[in-house]
Amino acid sequence: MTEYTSILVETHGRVGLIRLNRPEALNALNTALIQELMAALEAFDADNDIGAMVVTGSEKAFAAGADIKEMAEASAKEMHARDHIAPFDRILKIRKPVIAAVSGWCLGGGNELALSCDMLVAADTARFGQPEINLGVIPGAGGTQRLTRAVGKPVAMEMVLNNRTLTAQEALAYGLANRVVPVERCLEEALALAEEIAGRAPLAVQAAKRMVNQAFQAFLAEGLAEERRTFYDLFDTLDQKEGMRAFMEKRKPEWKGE
Ligand code: DAK
Repeated sequence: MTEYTSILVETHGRVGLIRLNRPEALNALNTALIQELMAALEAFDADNDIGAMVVTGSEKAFAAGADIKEMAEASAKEMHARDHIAPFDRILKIRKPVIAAVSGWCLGGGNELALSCDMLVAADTARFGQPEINLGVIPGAGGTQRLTRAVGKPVAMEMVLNNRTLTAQEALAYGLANRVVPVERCLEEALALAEEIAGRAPLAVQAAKRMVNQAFQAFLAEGLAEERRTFYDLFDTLDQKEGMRAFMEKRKPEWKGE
C-alpha cells in the first residue's frame, strides 16, 4: 500500500477508511494532506473490493481548516497561481459514497471538506464553523455556496459573517449532519452506515449519488469559481496579513479595512 505521511488508511470489509493525521496542527489541511487524501479516495474509488469510504479525523478535530501557516504570507497573485487547494475539487469526481465521521473541531476548510462528503455522522462533541472572517478572508472551498444550500441563508450568514459555531445537535437540526452519536461510537456508526451502503448494488449506488449531487450542481460551479477568486483576491489586503499573523502570534487582530 502507498506510504502516506499525513493520513492513515485502512480497510474494514468493503469500506475504505481514511484518517486525517496531523495531530500537531489539529489536522489543518496543508498541500500534502489534501494531495494524500485525494489520492487515497481515488485509490479506493478504483478498487472493486471497496463500495464506500469514510473520512475521519481525531477526537479533538476533524480538521481545523486550511493550513493558515502555509498561506499567511502569500499575495493574491501567488494564491491564484498556486491554487494549492485546487486538488480539493478531485473529491467531486469520486463515484462511491464518502461519509464524514466528525468529532471535535470541524472548521473552515475542514467544514468544507465535510460538506463535500455525501453524508455526515457527527459525534456529540463536533463543532462546525467557518471562522475565516476572523482571519480577514472568506471561505474558499464551498463555505459560502454548499453551506448555504445545506443550512439555509440565515444560519449560513451567521456562520460566515459572525463566526457562529454550530453544535452537533444544531448541525443535525439545520441539515448539515445525518445523525449525532456519542463520541465513542462516531467512527463505528459511520463505518456501519458505509458498510450497509457498500453492500448495495454498486452501479445503482453510484448513479444515485451522482443524481442527488446533480440537484445542487446547476449554479454551484459558477458560485464556487467566484468564491475562489474572491478568496484569493483578499490576499492583497492588509487585513488578511494581519488576521493570519495575529493567529500565529496568538493575539487579537487589529483591522484596518484595507
Ligand atoms: N492552520 C495551521 N495551524 C493550525 C490551524 C490551522 N487552521 N488550526 C490550529 N493550528 C495549530 C495551532 O497553530 C497550534 O499549533 P502550535 O501553536 O502548537 O504550533 C495547534 O494547531 C493547536 O492549536 P491551538 O493551540 O490553537 O488549539 P486550541 O485547542 O487552543 O484551539 C482551535 C483550537 C480550532 C479553536 C484553534 O486552533 C483555531 O482557532 N484554529 C484556526 C481555525 C481557523 O481559523 N480555521 C480556518 C482557516 S482558513 C480554498 C479551500 C479552503 C480554504 C481556502 C481556500 N480554496 C480551494 C481556494 C480554507 C480556508 C481556511 O480554512
